[in-house]
Formats: sequence, C-alpha cells, structure tokens
Amino acid sequence: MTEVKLYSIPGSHPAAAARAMLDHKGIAYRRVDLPPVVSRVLMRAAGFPGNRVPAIKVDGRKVQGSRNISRELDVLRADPPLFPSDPQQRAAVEEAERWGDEEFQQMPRTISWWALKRHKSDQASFLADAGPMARLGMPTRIAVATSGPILRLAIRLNDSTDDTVRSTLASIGPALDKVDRLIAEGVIGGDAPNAADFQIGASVALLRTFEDIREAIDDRPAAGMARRLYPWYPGHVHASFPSEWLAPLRTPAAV
Ligand SMILES: N[C@@H](CCC(=O)N[C@@H](CS)C(=O)NCC(=O)O)C(=O)O
Repeated sequence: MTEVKLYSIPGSHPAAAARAMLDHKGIAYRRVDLPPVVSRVLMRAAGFPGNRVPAIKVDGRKVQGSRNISRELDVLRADPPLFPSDPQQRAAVEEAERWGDEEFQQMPRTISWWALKRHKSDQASFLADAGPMARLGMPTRIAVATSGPILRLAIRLNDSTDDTVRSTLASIGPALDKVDRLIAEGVIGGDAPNAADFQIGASVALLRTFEDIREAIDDRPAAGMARRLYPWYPGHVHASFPSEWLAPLRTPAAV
C-alpha cells in the first residue's frame, strides 16, 4: 500500500488545500505539523528542495507545492479527478488555480501575522488539532507565550507592516469579486470540487477565521464555497483591523 506523509503548518491554507484534496480522493496519509518559520529549516532537513509547506512524501518520493500536489494526486488516484478532462475547461481551472496560488494566497498570509501579533493568544485556536511538533513539543499555553520571536520573524518575512496590510485589505475586495465571478462562470463552485476550488477555497477559509473580515464577507458566494469545502478549518482571530481598512471588502461588485 502507498504511504503518504503530508508536511503542514497549523492554519496554513495551502496545506489545508493539500489535506482537503487527499481527503476528497480518500487517500490515507499521515500529517506532520511543523511550527511556522522553524519549518523552513525542518523542510530542508527532511530533504525537500524548497523550504515551504505543503509537501508530501509518496513512498519516500518528494512532491512540494500545492499545485504539484494536486497534479500528483490525480496520478496517484484518478477518481474523483481534480482537473476536468475537457481541455478548455482544464485550462480555465489551471489558470484559476495559478491565480489562487501566485496572487490570492499571499493576501491572507500577509494580514494574518499582523493580526496575530495583536491577539497573540488567538494562535492557540490554530493549534487545536495540531501535532506536538507544531508546538515545538511544548504545551500550547507555553508555545503561545514564547512565540514572540517567531511572530517577529514571520512579520518580517511577509512584510506585514501597517502600509502593506492596509493595501492588502484593499486588494482582498477585488480578489473576492474575482472569486465570485469564477463561481458565476462555473469554473469553480460546482458539485464536484476541482483543484482551483481547493486552492482558492482555502484562502477564503483562512480569511473567515478573522472575526471582522468574516463579518464583512460572509454573504458572498466565495464565503459559501469556503464554508462547504472547509467546515473543519481551524482558527479564530478576534476583530483586529481598523474599520476604515475593511471598508473596501464590504462592497462586492455585481457579478
Ligand atoms: N505557494 C506555496 C506555499 C508556500 C508557502 O509560503 N507556505 C507557507 C505556509 S502557508 C510556509 O511554508 N511558510 C513558512 C515560512 O514562511 O516560514 C504553495 O501553494 O505550495
């Protein structure tokens, strides 16, 4: 039997996408949760070419990156497929998945570290079902209390400054308009979720863990898709952002 090991970080949205795609296919796997930032060193130590999650080992063979993983899973088990067989539909799903990975995915990542710095104890909510390694072997309470250096590094690595977070929040409204449009066009949001559904849905699911963002976006079709695909998504961050920074999220474009 094929042995699959998934490398993840608690709360990581692309890792959640990999997890949801494995579950969707019914492929059994073992999940290894790593602490953020430290994960960069641990991923290299595990022999991966890059230092990010998600990554999987399939019988020891290494596949890294959510888009490589979706393709690998279709090879591993063809049904249910993550990409349509019709070439035109497949191209649309691949383009939506690319946008989800290369453009949309960084938005929730950038704002998350800014908010978690202000609500340090909310980090515990992402650790709800995490393995012991994600807390560096410490009880959750201690891991959160000593997380200052990791938070500071994550903020630096993701450029989570006031200016960037404010402009990122301003881009999230148009990005969600695009997700709503992709749903209206039938590229994503159908009965049979594809790789772009999982990729994009995971970023929306992470956005929904922010109390004030959830309140601003939950009427959108995009949020409905995330609720359907990720009912188990962990995490809850108390209201964090100045209300004028959230204004651009509140007015969905007509699709
Ligand atoms: N775009 C990549 C994700 C790469 C990525 O930035 N992953 C984050 C977790 S969401 C990570 O490994 N962070 C660790 C760090 O930055 O130290 C993919 O979809 O596979």
